[in-house]
Order: sequence, then C-alpha cells, then structure tokens
Amino acid sequence: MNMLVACAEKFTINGAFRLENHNNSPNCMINGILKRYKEYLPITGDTPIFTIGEGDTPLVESANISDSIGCASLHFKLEGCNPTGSFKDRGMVVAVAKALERGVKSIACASTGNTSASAAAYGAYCGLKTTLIVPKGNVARGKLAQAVAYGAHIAMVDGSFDKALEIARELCLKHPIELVNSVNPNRIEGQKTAAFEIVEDLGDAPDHLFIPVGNAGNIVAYWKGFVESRRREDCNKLPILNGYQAEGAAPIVTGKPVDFPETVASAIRIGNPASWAKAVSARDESGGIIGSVTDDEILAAYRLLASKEGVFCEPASAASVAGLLKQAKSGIDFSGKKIVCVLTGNGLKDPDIANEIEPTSIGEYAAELESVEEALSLA
Ligand code: AN7
Repeated sequence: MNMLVACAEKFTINGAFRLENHNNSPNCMINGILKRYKEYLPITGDTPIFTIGEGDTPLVESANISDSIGCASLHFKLEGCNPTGSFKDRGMVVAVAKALERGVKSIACASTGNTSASAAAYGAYCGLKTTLIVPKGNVARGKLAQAVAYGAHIAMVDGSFDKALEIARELCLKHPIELVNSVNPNRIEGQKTAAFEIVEDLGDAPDHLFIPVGNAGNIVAYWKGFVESRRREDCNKLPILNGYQAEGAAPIVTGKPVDFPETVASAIRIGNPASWAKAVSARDESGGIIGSVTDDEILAAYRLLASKEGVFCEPASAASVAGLLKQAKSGIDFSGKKIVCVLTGNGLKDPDIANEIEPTSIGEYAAELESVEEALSLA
C-alpha cells in the first residue's frame, strides 16, 4: 500500500489509530483549536481531533507605541506564534480535519506563501498529498523554504495569486482534491477562534480591531467570531473593524479589481479578493472602514514594531499598525478606546525585507574583550 494512503487511513473513523486518543494523553500540554473550541466548530463525532500547536497566541500589550495613539490600551495579537508562523494554521487544522473526515487523501491551495506553508505542514502531519500553486518569484523566501521542508508538491506559475487561485479552484473541481483556501468555509470557522481568544483575554471585545486585508477571509472570520461571542454574551460589544490593504493592491478601497497588484507586502499582493463582498458586509455591519496604506507606511510600522515593541512581524502584518498610525495622525481621537492590532505573520518569513533595514550598529571586531568594549564605547 502507498505510504500516503497508509498514513491518511490512520485518521479514518474506523481505523485503529485515533488522533483524539493521541492528543488526550496526559503528557500532551497543548489543546489546539479543535479540542479547545469543539462546541463552536463544525465538529462531529467522526471528526479527527489533533493539533500541531495552533491557537492560544499571545495578546501583548504595547510598551511604546500606545502613547502616541492616546488610547486607553493597545494590544498586539501575535499570530506569528502559530506553529507555521501565521494565522493560517487556525483555519487549516479545521479544513484538514474535515477533509480527513470525508476520506480525502489530497489537498491543494493557491497562495502568496502563508497558506501554502500551513497546508504543507498539516498535510505532512496527516499524511496527505499537498499541492501548492504559487505566483512565481512572489513568495517570501522563508515561506517557500517551509513548503519545501514540509515536502509539498510546488507549482510555481507565471501569473498573479489571483490567477493561481483560479487554477486551484478548477483543479479541485476536476479532481478529488480538497481546496484549502479560505473560500473553504472550514478555514473561516477555524480562524474565527482568534476573536474568541481576544475576548477571553480582554474580558470583552476591543473598541477597535485593526487587521491587514488580502484575500479578505480573515477579516470576515474575526467578525464572525466577535458576533458569535456577542451572541453567547461572552462580550458586551462588537469592535469597529479597520481593515488595511496595501495601496498598490487595494481593490476593496478603489472598488475595482487590480490586474497587476504591487506591494512590498507580498502576502497581501492580491488584486481580486475571494471574500470581497463578505468583507464589505463585515466592515459595514461593524461601522468600520477598509483603507489603504503605502509601502513606506507599512515599512515604517514594520520597523517601529521591531525596534520599539520587540515584535518582529512580516510586512503584511504591519499594515494593521500602519493603518492605526495613519488614523491617529489624521487626528482621530482614540481616548478611552481599547485597540487590538492583529499581527498575522512572523518576521522570519521574509528575510530579504528584514535585511534591508539599516542596522543601528554593526561591525566586525577581533575576538577579544577589548574590541567588544570598543564596540560598546566602553573602552
Ligand atoms: C501575513 O497565504 O492570502 O485577508 O495565500 O499571509 O485573509 O487573505 C495570505 C494572506 C494577512 C491577508 N497577513 O489575510 C496566502 C494569503 C498575512 C498573510 C494576510 C495574509 P486574508
């Protein structure tokens, strides 16, 4: 029997090996999304329960940026702390679990990088064949390295993310392959759990949520999560959503698809978001906005987060903070407001952009105490 099939079968309902038992072992310290939020997810008795450590990410209070905003509090939701370094893992674990439940043996997605890294990791864990369709030359180096290491089949296509998604959709319609992009509703279900965690940590929803927008699934997922929390009376209010696209890839802001999206934030280099209409509804229901920030604003926020907050996120993630800084600069009064910025991915994903930062101080010295003292101006 083919190894992939053999591995996948251990997850089947009638198989001898149940991951549920595996993760219930007393030595297992992590709960994961499926176990922790079982009652709020589309999980049945037949859904395999497993985790590679997704969710339960830190909500870190701002040390230095909040003063310039004049708000009551500012927190960063560090989604880069998920196992593959981005928020995608929350949705991927649900999408893959539901696919396994139906006996699926193969998954695929189009991606600007993070979805593919996540799909490849969960595919590897579950013994599924994983196919990734990515825009050639436009995926950050760390993300591609992950996909290679996890052993995925990678198709680099000569076109944009939007074109890659079109191909992925057709591929999955024609063949017995599960599409694990955020058009898969199970992805949204998993991603909404980040909103649950924010409500748990703050004791209520924040007044404002700032979030980057690319294919627009995540803003929809957060809104769903907050609305469900409100319905359960876990929180007393709903946040105002502030979504931010990059100026060169801002179709929701301009109202028309962008044929050749361009931005330094490659994760959100998307010209025709799949969840466009749902994102607009979420925005309007919350009384919020979807705006844009320039690459310079994104990179300024990216550097500020690292140098003033000790948070190294990827450029796309910094679009949320860039949006907040832009609003504060335009004179919007945040006094008394609790704000959360979602930092969607880890800075290590995109080493090439990080290497462009002008170092505060870097030099080569002899391997002697005196020369290091010299470097520290202690000599
Ligand atoms: C770090 O991986 O679309 O608005 O293919 O990687 O839900 O698309 C990534 C998107 C924000 C935008 N921040 O989220 C992909 C992909 C980071 C991201 C977004 C992405 P959506």
